[in-house]
This record gives sequence, structure tokens and C-alpha cells, in this order.
Amino acid sequence: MDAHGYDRELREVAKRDRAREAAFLQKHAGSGGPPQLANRIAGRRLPPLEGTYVDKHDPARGKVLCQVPRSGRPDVEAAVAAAKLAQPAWAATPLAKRCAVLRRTAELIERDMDRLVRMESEDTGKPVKLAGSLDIPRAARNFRFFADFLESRKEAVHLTEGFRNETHRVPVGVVGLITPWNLPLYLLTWKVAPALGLGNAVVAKPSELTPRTADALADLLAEAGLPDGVYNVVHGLGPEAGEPLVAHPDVRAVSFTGGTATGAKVAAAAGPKKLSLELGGKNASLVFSDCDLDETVKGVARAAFTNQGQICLCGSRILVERSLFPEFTRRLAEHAKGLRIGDPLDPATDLGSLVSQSHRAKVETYLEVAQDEDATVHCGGGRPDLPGVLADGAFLQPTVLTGLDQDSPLVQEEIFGPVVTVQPFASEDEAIALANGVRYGLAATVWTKDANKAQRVAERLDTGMVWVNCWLVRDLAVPFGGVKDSGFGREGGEWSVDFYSEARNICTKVTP
Ligand code: TXE
Repeated sequence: MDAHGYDRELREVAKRDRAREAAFLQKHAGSGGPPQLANRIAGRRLPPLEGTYVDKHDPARGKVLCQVPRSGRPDVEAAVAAAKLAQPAWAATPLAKRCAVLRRTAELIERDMDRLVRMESEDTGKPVKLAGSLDIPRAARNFRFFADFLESRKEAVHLTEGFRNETHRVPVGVVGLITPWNLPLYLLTWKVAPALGLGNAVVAKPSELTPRTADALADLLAEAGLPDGVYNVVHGLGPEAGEPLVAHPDVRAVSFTGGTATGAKVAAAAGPKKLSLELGGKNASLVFSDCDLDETVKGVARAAFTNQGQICLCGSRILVERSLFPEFTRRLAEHAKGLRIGDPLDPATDLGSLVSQSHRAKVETYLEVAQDEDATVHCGGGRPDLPGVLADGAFLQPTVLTGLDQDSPLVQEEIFGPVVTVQPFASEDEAIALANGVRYGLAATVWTKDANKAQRVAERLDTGMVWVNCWLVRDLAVPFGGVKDSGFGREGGEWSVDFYSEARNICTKVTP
């Protein structure tokens, strides 16, 4: 469709939805209750067609922050139709102009840093210290990085005798992005930036637990100059809104980050389309006796407890060379006890609340298993005593456990909370066997001053990523993703280009 046809169709869609949007805005302005979020479809704020909502709570304080549309298949269909309509004109927009929109979005995220940090902290329970140093700055960086990366790419030319092959990238079309609650804007923008930069239109389904920054992003993208319909958001529950998006025949690629069990459902629903699955992790931190102990305790604790242990990359299984085991465990527990747990909105807080009461209840079932299995609790093991409005928040103490076998559910399963196990090993071979002895394979860390050993060990680890003497250092050009039950596909730099576009080769006969 040419640009005029696109404009005409978009105008018709806009006219049809204008009344619904106006009614929504009027109702919203008049009500004294918690604000209702709307879906974002073709640039409009639209209520879910069924008109139902779910409450979204602040997990630290318990109060209702907003109501989230409980969208269904018809909402998804409207969003995909809007994206399909808007995509060709966006794809035809010169790369430099698309990248300018990405760069402007980065600036707007930085301009609105405080607002977004607070929003993310309230939605997730994470400390503002973390949202302000990791989540929101990284969201801006995602846009800036992909703008620079895409503009600096060179397309391949192969000269075959008498012929010229030019390979260039074309967008996939409409992409569906399903994101989790642990790093809401960070992970959403990690997908949105390359998808838009490469000329796709997006339908995003953020986690129903953390919907507000995906909504805020719609305003920032529009302000940055993104045409209506290129970024759409459908809120709702996974099976009701996520699954129809994944299965929609006009959605040509789906990037999903979430739990392994949900990832399997997504894979089953997707059918023959491009799929990237970034799933759970049960990452090992391998600590050798020749490590820099001070740095290692700090680094391993950071890997264990950042975001209350709710990052797929968190190192929740700590393997320590036997000679260092008692001292390391004692020092790790000391460090954990020193972490300040409390109000996520207090800039001094290190650990906030878990994402929800039900998630904390899930994590606590593992503490019960630990008790049944006679684990030794070196610190934590329960809920902290917090005053006032925080008393009923979903907080949990950072917990260090020993005495659990390799086949314990605490060692094998993704707990996704501030609970770590420490196990001793006697040799490199044993360390590697323990590290690889789980069904996940996302990341690992190795802590030693011996560079040869680090390399040797890293090469034998069954994971997509290994960090040596560091953790969560993210060069956005490098591949991100895991093996085994941690999913498949890679994103980042050229891998994102591969996922969000197709290579098209044009072979031309060269006439002398
Ligand atoms: O995530 P889900 P949940 C792990 C972690 C956690 C567990 C479950 O161990 O305890 O997963 O968390 C959408 N079709 N991780 O249940 O279900 C859902 O609405 C399509 C690891 O909260 O994976 C949300 O937008 N979509 C992880 C997204 O999927 C569906 C981060 C993720 O939710 C769907 C989060 C369906 N059938 C949890 N069902 C990581 N890898 O970082 C749900 N969704």
C-alpha cells in the first residue's frame, strides 16, 4: 500500500476508535478511583473491548496503583491490524530517520528519568537505587545503542564472476513482544529498539504485574515522532492476551522473555514463525580458592541478590572450593546481613520487596523445603520486620543456605528470589559437573585470579554466557541468550538484526 492509502486507512481506523477513546478519557477524568490503563492501538488509548480490568498492586505497600485492561483476542486483533497497516510506511522511512526517532526516545527517557524510576519501583517493588542506576538508564541505552549500531552496519556485497550479489536486510513485518515483570522497561526496550530500528511494527504485551512503563513508553515514542500504529500495547493476562498475540498469523516473529513453563506454551502456540525465547536460569557462581576474596564476596553477593534475586542472570547456586568454603560462606552471609532492606522509594535501600505476595509465597515454599531437608541457614530465612505501610509488603530477607544436595529442588529449580545455596567442590571437574548438572543453561560466573583456569572452566560450562570475575556486564553488541531449558535464540547487536529482519539477496548480472 502506498503512503496515501496507508494514511486513508489509518484515518478510517482512527475515526472508528475516536469515540471509544473519548468515552474512555471522559470516564477516566471523572472517576475518583485508581486510574485505569488503556491499550495503545493506532496511537489511541482504547479500553479493552470486554471492558474488564484487573487491579495492579504496589507490592511493597499493598495499595492498588492502577487497573490493567484484561484484554482478549479482539483487542489483540485490533492491535495487530493497526500494526500491519502502519508497518509498510515505517519500513519505507529512511534508516537515518528511524534511528533519529530512537535517539530522541533515549533523550526523552532520560528527561523523564525520575518519573520512570518511581513508576518502575512502585510497580515492581525494586529499590529506586536500582531502577535509577540499572533499569531506566539501560532503557535509554537500548535505544541509543541500536540507533548507532544499525546506522554503522554495512551491507554485504559479493562479486561473483559477471554478477553482483547485494545482501540487505528487510523487516520481518509485525512482531509480538511478550515481556516479564522483573526488568519491565529494560527488557521491553531491548526488544522494541531493534524491532523499530529495522522497520518493523510492534505489538507489545507487557506483564500484567508491571504494565505502567510500557504505557509511558507509548507517549515517549509518539513524542519522539514515531507514527501511530507502529508501537501498540495490549495489556492483559498471558493466556488471554499473550497467547492470541503469539498465535496470530500476521505476527511474523515473537520475542518472549519469561518463565520456562510459559516459554514452552509460547513455543507451542507460535507455529511456524520466528521465535526467540529467553527463559529461566539457575546460574552457578564458581568460586576458586585463588580468587580475590573481597571482590568475589561483593561480586557474588551482587549476582545473588540484585533485584531481590529476580533476574534470570542471578547467580543463585554458589559453588566454592572446599578449602575456602567455611570462610566464604561466613563472609557472604555477613555481606547479605549488611544489605539494607526496606522502602523501595528510599534512596538508601538495597533490597526492596518481591514482585507480589503470590511470588513471595512461591519463594517461601522453597524455604519450607530447605527446612525439611535440614539445610543450615546462615542468614535470612524469613520475612523482615518492617514498620508502618511496609509491614504487609512482599519482603523477604536475603537468605544463604548450605547443606543441600545437588538434587534438592533448591539447587535444581529456579527460585527467583533472594535465596541462594552454597555447595563445596573439591576439584575443577567436580565444580563443572555441579555447575552443568541442572536443566538450565543461561549464564555462569567464574571467580579466580588464574586466567588460564578461568578460560579452561568457562569453555566447559554449558551456558550461553560466562562472566569471569564480574557479573552483568552488558556490551549490547554481544549475544544474549541461553541453552538447554533457558531457551533458544540470541539477541544483541548482529543477533538482534538477524532476529528482527530477514536477509534478502539480490543478484544482478553485470553487463560489461
Ligand atoms: O512469568 P511468565 P511468571 C520465571 C521465574 C518465575 C516464573 C513464573 O522463575 O517464578 O518464571 O513467573 C506472559 N502465552 N521468570 O508466571 O508466566 C505474561 O503475561 C503468552 C523468569 O510471572 O513467564 C508475562 O507478560 N504469554 C523470567 C510474560 O508472559 C504468556 C522473568 C512472562 O510471564 C502466557 C519472569 C501464555 N500462555 C519470570 N502466559 C526471566 N527469564 O527473566 C503468561 N504469559
